[in-house]
Amino acid sequence: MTTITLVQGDITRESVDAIVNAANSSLLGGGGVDGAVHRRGGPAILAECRRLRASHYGKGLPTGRAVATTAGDLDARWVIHTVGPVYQESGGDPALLASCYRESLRVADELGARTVAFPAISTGVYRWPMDDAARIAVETVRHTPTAVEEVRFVLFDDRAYEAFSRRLG
Ligand code: AR6
Repeated sequence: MTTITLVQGDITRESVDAIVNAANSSLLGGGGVDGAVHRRGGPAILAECRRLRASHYGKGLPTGRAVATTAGDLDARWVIHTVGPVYQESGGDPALLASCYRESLRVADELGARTVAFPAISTGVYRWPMDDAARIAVETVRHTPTAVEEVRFVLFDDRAYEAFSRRLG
């Protein structure tokens, strides 16, 4: 059984086996969670992202996929980078957003991660409506078979925290 927990705060302060990054397909960093992960995690993460690009993802990591790197200076063993869908481009189809959570858990299982922290993927720059994103996130985690023991949603502000709380019941 996977326990789902909620905390409000900065995901880069969490102590877990794996921190999920809301990346973009370039894997070269950006704002929001991505910016914070690279800032606090240090240059080792970007160096590994560059190597992954060169070896596997020359055209970018596709939306809905996930890939792991070192966590650098973060208090975690791995960062799992996933690329959320842009709301407008996806037409609100939940499939790719659900895929981010599923694929991240699959990568976590491959790594042997038992505790995984997720941000509210796609709800910032990519503008997915928070309530809908919370529904997709919670339902997908509940229905994905995994050896991960704790999925911790780390929500940045009150609005996100409340949306996920309502969904978790
Ligand atoms: N800890 C936890 N949550 C955070 C943090 C943090 N440190 N910072 C922001 N959030 P976003 P996206 C929340 O924009 O929508 C980047 O430029 C934020 O309030 O980080 O998937 C990438 O490079 C929001 O609720 O990710 C991509 O280009 C949620 O995390 C693009 O943004 C996600 O916001 C990805 O956009």
